[in-house]
Amino acid sequence: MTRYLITSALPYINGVKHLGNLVGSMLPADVYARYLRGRGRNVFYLCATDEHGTPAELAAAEEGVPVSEYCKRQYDIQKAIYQRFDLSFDYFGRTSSAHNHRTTQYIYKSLRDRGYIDRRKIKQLYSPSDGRFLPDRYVMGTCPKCGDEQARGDQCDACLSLLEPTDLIKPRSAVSGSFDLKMRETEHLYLKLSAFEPLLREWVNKHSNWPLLTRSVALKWLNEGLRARCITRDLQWGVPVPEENMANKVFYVWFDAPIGYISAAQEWAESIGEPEAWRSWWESPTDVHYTQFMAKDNLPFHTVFFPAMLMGTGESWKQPDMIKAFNWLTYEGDKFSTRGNRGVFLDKAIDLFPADYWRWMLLAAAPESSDSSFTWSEFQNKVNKDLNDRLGNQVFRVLKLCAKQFGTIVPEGGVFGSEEVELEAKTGKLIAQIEQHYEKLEFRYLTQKIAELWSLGNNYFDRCVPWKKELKSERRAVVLRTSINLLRLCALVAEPIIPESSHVIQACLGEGKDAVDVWKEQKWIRAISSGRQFNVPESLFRKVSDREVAEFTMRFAGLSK
Ligand code: B3M
Ligand code: ZN
Repeated sequence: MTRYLITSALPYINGVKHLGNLVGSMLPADVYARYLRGRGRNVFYLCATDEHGTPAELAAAEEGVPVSEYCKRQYDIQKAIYQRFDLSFDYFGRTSSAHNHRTTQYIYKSLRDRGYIDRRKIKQLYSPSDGRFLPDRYVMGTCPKCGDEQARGDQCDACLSLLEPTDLIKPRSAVSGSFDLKMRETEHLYLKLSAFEPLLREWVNKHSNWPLLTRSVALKWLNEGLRARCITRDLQWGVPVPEENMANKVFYVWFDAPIGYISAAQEWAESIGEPEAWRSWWESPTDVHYTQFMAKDNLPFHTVFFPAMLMGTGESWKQPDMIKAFNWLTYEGDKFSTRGNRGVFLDKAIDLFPADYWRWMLLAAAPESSDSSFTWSEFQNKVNKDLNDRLGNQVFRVLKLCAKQFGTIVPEGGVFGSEEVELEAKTGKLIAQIEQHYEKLEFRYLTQKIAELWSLGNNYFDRCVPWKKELKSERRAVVLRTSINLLRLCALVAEPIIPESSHVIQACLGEGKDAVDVWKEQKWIRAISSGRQFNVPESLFRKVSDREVAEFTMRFAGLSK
């Protein structure tokens, strides 16, 4: 049976992430992992903090603490937040781990020994006022491709081009802001990417099932022609370069970060006392299906750079079968900004509302086919209309009416009429569509179809008016029993997205703790038979008020407004 390896892009260590980061990688990966587990598949879902590189050094310097201390603290903070969002990682590692150091150096050495590494003397930007060489993000300037003035030395966020610091027009130091930059000679290591072009092209072409966004970024990169990429940096914090005369250099963060996927598995293996257990997932497995989740700016590294690194070792490391990428989620139509204090960051978000509210709303607004925007009014809309009206209220009114008429027990008597036959057909169809959207990782459609299923229950109930005294008791029993079954289905298919609420509903309905594969089971609206005990829950969700929308819109607008 196929095993499923899932990774979400590793969040940078520097600071608490925002809603866009969550919906762009970790949340959809978690939903997919939960969906597969629910169907009894063997899933291994990994993530880690991406701890090296200039952002961490810059942030630690700003706080005036050693980088290692800064990273440890931020790791603990991030890990705790992800737990509160119910992200079900099988392991959440760190790229600063000893495993990642070892594996990074191992992969580097095999690339070197196989002739894929160049040692080059280059002129690099040196800042006399900072007293140091300025690697990638330490330099900012104007993008030579699109003219954006906030381009960084490694990448332009506006047009997604990968850059070298010397490509920038009017470069300045990100530390001091100084424009007084000199060119000085130093030695660096380069990965000869062009050697892999034919293999990469073949690999990308083979994956015609990849989403358009993934394929187009991969092909854009390949078609522009691959040039050798510098894989070392003049930094202290990172994986040391195992070469003579390179004591002051570490590997480029994008060299060791993706290896973090592998080393997270190694850390996990050690944590369970089976240090070799990671190998069956990563070393030439034939039964593993590997899916990666990320934001679109990470695509070049996952469709070209990292696959090339693994190909270059000559060993058969597991490569992704599916790469799911997301566009940008903006905040009320504009960028999230840590410095501008604009947008909702995860620590604040989870203090305000339970995880399920965010999980549902964010997936419903996921930036899948284009950029999308988080707005408080849409948050209110999704929470009030979908979670409260369509789901929570339905659970409450069905169970309460049943309790009143028959006691807290699923009533017996009666048989399916035309309403139920029709309902069952519609349910089966919707469930099949929901399954397809899970399988194809189409998260917006997924939430739409689930919400439709919730409405189906409401409409059926309203049409059949089981509260009417004139109805025969047997008829009322059929409608209530069927409605209760539909509640179960509504909760089960939404479990990957709103796990906590789903579990509360399932517990009220007296469902067991074991995962249920509703698709295989095919019992649709007949799974719960008469005689089962249930509880009527306290309200499941609360509404978001207009006052809150107004207040939060103000509170999170940032400095610019
Ligand atoms: N640390 C996340 C980002 O670009 C970056 C991903 C690394 S995945 C190996 O936001
Ligand atoms: Zn640009």
